[in-house]
Amino acid sequence: MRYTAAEHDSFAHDFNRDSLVLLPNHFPRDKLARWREAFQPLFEAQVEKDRDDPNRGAQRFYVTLPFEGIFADPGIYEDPDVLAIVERVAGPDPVLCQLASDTPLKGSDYQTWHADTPLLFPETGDNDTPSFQIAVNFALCDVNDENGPFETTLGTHRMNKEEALAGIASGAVAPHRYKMAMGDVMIRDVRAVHRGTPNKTDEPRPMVVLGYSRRWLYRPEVNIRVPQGSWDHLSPVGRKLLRFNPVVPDDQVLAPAESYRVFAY
Ligand SMILES: O=C(O)CCC(=O)C(=O)O
Repeated sequence: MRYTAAEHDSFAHDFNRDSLVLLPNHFPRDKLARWREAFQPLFEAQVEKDRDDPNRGAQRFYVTLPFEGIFADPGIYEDPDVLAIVERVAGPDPVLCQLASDTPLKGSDYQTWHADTPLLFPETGDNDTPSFQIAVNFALCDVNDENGPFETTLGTHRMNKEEALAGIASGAVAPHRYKMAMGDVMIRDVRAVHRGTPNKTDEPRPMVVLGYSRRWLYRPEVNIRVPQGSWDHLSPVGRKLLRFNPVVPDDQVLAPAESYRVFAY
């Protein structure tokens, strides 16, 4: 644990105000370089499959990472600082429901401004509740102005989306771009209105996303297929985090088909 309880409180305070916090230089770069190597063949296979119908906009690909080998790393998904902040903002006993990546390539464009979840209670039109779905993002390269920095807006996680969009259009709500070094971790409320920006370089810009839900929330559009062999060796913390996910035979860790195609709300 790198931070004290008082520092976790302070992160949680800033998160609740802004919709996100950044933990600089949090995960080891050499570990993420190894993730990058393991990611490359999976990415190439997904691009091959989705070339004519990219799943996140032009030249932008969403790849589910298998919960095995290097990607099934409790040093990442059980990180005690991340969990301490997630628990402060989304309540105790969160559920880990997503292990995936977003990668724009050259030729990608600005996405439309969006949130990653519908309203909790759509009939109210109101977003003013505490957080219930958290994304933890870290890149498998350094992210700069050229290779598709994540762009988001502060405070819009508690706003009605039309109000947020009107604010962006009028200039009352300012977009913020996040250049992230490999190793930096962003913890964000997926309700905040955000978008991907173009990657103008020849190198992919992979951004990992771990999804954590409030303890009672089930998101049917994502899951983590946990191989039985891994499940048997999970720590008590890991078992608790992964409790709503399917445990599958070891040779069926890859889902037969990707189902998370509707992503922007
Ligand atoms: O990759 C990014 O920078 C943002 C991607 C995103 O927001 C999405 O695909 O929902």
